[in-house]
Amino acid sequence: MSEEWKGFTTRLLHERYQPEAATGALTLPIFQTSTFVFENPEQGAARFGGTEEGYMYSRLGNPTVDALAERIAILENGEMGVAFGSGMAAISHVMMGLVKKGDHIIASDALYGCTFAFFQSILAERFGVCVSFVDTSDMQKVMDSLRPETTVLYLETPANPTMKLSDIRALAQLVKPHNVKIVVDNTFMSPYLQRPLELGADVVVHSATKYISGHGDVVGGLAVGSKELMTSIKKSFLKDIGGVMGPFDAFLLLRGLKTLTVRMDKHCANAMKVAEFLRDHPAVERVLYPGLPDFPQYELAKQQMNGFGGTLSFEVKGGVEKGRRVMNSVRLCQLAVSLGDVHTLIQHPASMTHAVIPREERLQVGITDGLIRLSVGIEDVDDILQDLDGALSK
Ligand code: LCS
Repeated sequence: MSEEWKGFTTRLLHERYQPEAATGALTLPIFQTSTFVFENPEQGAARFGGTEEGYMYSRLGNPTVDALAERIAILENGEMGVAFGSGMAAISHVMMGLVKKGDHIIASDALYGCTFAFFQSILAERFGVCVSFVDTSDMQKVMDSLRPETTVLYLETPANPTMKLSDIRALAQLVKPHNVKIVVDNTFMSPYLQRPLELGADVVVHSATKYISGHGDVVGGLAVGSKELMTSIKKSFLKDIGGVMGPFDAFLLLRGLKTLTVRMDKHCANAMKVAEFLRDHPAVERVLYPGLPDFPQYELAKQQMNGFGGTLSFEVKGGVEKGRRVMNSVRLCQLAVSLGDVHTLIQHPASMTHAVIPREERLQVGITDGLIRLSVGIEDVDDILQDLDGALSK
């Protein structure tokens, strides 16, 4: 298919998309194989030696997995994509590809709990990389944290679960002259709503488990960046550490991706209505959603994102006890971690997704004990509102 089409959804479906050559199958088959047969020993040697293109072994590359990696690169407008067995595998392989002992990383202070734990307990405590957790919404604080040995600025925007934003374009302009690479976790937005590489980032990572899958049936990760960097991550770190994605998971993600834009539009519309409903509800203390005009970074959200996303957090009056009662009382919303599913999911960051972060540090970044996170699904919104209203009024 030619590349004349400009619309995001059309490109998502058609750009560089061909029916499968051997059979004409419209949908790419699942190449559920661990290994690939060579015609002769010379061919095997040439492939391992890098003088002939072609598959060898599915840890080194697989056609279904590569098709997904190519699609995410198209959508993020980057040179090359790589798929991993989980979002954490994407983050850890990319970071290992970018830093070495003695380097310094600046990371957003509000991060998904396991990303925080990887930086703190593995990179910093075991591998001699220094990590500063900084409020990356504050340019001055980032500037003050820069050191000669800083190699990576790692941003999660919006941050899980506080929804705090970092200004990718402004931060890129700030740190680029210092030779610092910017990695952005784009999980909450998907490439439909935010494209960090276009704003100056070097690498974008995803937990594909979330909006890219959309159906709550697969764990996976993706990363996109320059051909040089991603080739080195695929051919060295992924090859030798091995956090690969399986072909069936890639197939599920390719399938989920096809409906990304229609799902995201519904997620965003529903989340906006839920955010307004919660803001106006007498039992609710505060709502964190970038689409509300009183959200502190509302203007940045409008500039940097093409929509406000499907996830929000809120705090009920009466603290943890009342919050627990709400989570016990919902009937439509499912009490589960993860996000980006077609079903509405509700969870408690302080005791679940972010429990690994010490309480003092959690409180400092606004992950209070009473905070509840809601991943708004694509159900009929009046039913979600009715469920929340019933639970809040108990
Ligand atoms: N990045 C973000 C922003 C995430 O929210 C998650 C998982 C990951 C990376 C890791 O991805 P995974 O390895 O799970 O594919 N977030 C989760 C959450 O909020 N609830 O359960 C998992």
